[in-house]
Amino acid sequence: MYTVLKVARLPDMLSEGLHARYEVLECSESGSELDASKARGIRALVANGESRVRADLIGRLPDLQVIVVFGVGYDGIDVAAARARGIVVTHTPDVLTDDVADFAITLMLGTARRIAKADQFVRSGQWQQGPFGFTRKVSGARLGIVGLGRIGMAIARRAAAFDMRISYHGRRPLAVDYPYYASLTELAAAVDFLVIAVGGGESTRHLVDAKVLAALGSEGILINVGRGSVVDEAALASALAQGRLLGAGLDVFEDEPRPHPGLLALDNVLLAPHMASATWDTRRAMSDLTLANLAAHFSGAAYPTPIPD
Ligand code: NAP
Ligand code: 8YV
Repeated sequence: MYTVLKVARLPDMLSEGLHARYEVLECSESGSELDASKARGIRALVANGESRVRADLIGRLPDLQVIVVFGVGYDGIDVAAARARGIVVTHTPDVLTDDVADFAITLMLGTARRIAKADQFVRSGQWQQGPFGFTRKVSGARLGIVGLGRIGMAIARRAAAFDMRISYHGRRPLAVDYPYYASLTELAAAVDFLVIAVGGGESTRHLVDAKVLAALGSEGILINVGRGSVVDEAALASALAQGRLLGAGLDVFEDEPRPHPGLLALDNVLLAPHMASATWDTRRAMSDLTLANLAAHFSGAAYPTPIPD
């Protein structure tokens, strides 16, 4: 029986699948509790989209051949360190795209229409004192998408059904009909809603900073389903608190599971616990794909979904 190392919390359906097929060891992301004799023989490591798999941990595993990520984002994996040892990295693209795009739209509607506040308003009996205030219209509004990849495109398709006027920012223009902005600040200034659908890592760190938030402005709404690291959360909390931004809907945070404390007190931000892909159907599909990548490794077949070169 092959030995795999689990360094992340995984859904029971995946953990059970791993235990049925492999000898499963568990350790923290630092791997400090793993003694050298146990580390020997570990050929596969299973992580998730939030995992930090650093060169240190990779260095402790002399026989490691594959890192299998339960998630599409792999910004927490030291891919350079893995590749330097010829270790393959796989992930779970596509199967979660619909859910994450659905959730971006959920956050956009929920934030603009102040749905969490409205729910509280009814429950607390405030409705008996008078009607709820007006909210912001979504249909027909201008939407800027940061990262027009699989998820970004799926968000655009959904937003088109709301007659939204779509434009986007990325590293390069794509063969699509939507207007392209090479400058994120210029995109932010031109839209009502800015939706982040890029991954994390150094190239996107604090892409959305105080300047971009200022450009989005006091009528603007920021949605983030990409990675928390993309947004300067302290600058965001300050803009929201001072009314320099209308609202924000966030599924991801810089230091999960601890959102910036300034956000917690605000009622113009809708907070979600990194749950965009967390439906039964999608988590099943992600689990199956994770197991399929592992199975391919141990049988010598082609990996279904290795990360791109
Ligand atoms: P994808 O198809 O690779 O799309 C990423 C897009 O971002 C691509 O269009 C890419 O364009 C663009 N991009 C990359 N680096 C950029 C940069 N520095 N500046 C501007 N644009 C950049 O990936 P996906 O499947 O759509 O997933 C996107 C991300 O969503 C994941 O990496 C993950 O972090 C996040 N996610 C979150 C959840 C959640 O639960 N909230 C769930 C799934 C995924 P080029 O590379 O062509 O330049
Ligand atoms: C998951 C994600 O929350 O796919 C990603 O990149 O962030 C999410 O789908 C995660 O991978 C499961 O922990």
